[in-house]
Amino acid sequence: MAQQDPEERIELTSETRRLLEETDLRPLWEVEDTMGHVYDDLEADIWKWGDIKQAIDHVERDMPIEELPPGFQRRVAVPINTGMQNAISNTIYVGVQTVSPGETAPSHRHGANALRFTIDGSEDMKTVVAGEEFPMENNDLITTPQWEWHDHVNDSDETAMWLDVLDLPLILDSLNSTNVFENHELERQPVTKTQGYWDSQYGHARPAGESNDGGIPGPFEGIREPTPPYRFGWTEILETLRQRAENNNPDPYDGYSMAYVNPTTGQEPLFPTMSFRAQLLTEATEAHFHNATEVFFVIEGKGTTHVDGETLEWDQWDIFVVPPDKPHHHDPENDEAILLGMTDRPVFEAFNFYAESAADQ
Ligand code: 1HN
Repeated sequence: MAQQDPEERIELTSETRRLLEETDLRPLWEVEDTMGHVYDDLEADIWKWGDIKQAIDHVERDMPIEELPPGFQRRVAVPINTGMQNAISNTIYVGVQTVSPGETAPSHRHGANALRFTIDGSEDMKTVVAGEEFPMENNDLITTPQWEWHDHVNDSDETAMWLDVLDLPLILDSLNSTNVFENHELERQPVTKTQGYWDSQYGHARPAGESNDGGIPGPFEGIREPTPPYRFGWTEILETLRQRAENNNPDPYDGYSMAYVNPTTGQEPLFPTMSFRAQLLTEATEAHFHNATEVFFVIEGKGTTHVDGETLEWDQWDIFVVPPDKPHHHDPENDEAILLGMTDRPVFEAFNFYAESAADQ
């Protein structure tokens, strides 16, 4: 995104500023110009939904999307880890975005991979990706692969909110590269595909004689098959978790853990840089550690995660981070909890650097 002149810094009320500071949150439009640093000694930390919600409500009240500068037109509160200036980790970025009724977050595209996990949505809240409108219903996960146009259109009468996840710090900080970025000439990109198009092309029947990538355009080339724009509906994911739990033993470290696969290959990782799992926890897991970073979002339930002597107590919609090499295990409070687990493990695996080991509790 473009550099922002600090002289033209956008004013929030002092109460909103205080709330953001007290809760270790920053608005996205002030975050990006401080990227470019890698931090060691990352700490385990948690952001409670009550604090996030209060802060994003204030930011929503103060700041219509249309008043944000071009290139920063996303209203997002970004969890900032202690010692860092711009993200929760050195590789994975998360933020909570809101779009008010009638608002549009205008169309743009960039080099970073992104996805949305819907916290409060509806069928009239749409993220438009690569020409198709994807309804954002609660707990749906929708990909925005790199270099695809995307805008978010709220045609419902309630504020919509969701978790954004991007590999931005990996690109900007760890690789010290740039998030190649372009605004669309229109606020809303033309809808050129029928609803369900992208989903329909990656099932058990596929376009005959075409390459596997569905003709996804873009200037980026790599060794991995790109993931298409895709919506993973929650009903289906939940059913796979339930069936898994009915018929199998849990993984000792991750509980009943289902990966969101790249629909092109049917395998992890979803993105070359990040992998995602829905994890159903029905009992305490065993402790382990690994060199990958993990970020968690609590889909349902409550519990604790113990990280190297620290106790993180979580409830629905809290966000927490487990830094590299810290022994950790989860302990759901009641019969079950469901976490969205996010990891940069594919980056390590691409270079044969991934390592993990069991740990003492
Ligand atoms: C972005 O494009 C979105 O499209 C959200 O909703 C958050 C954070 C950094 C850079 C680009 C979006 C982002 C972002």
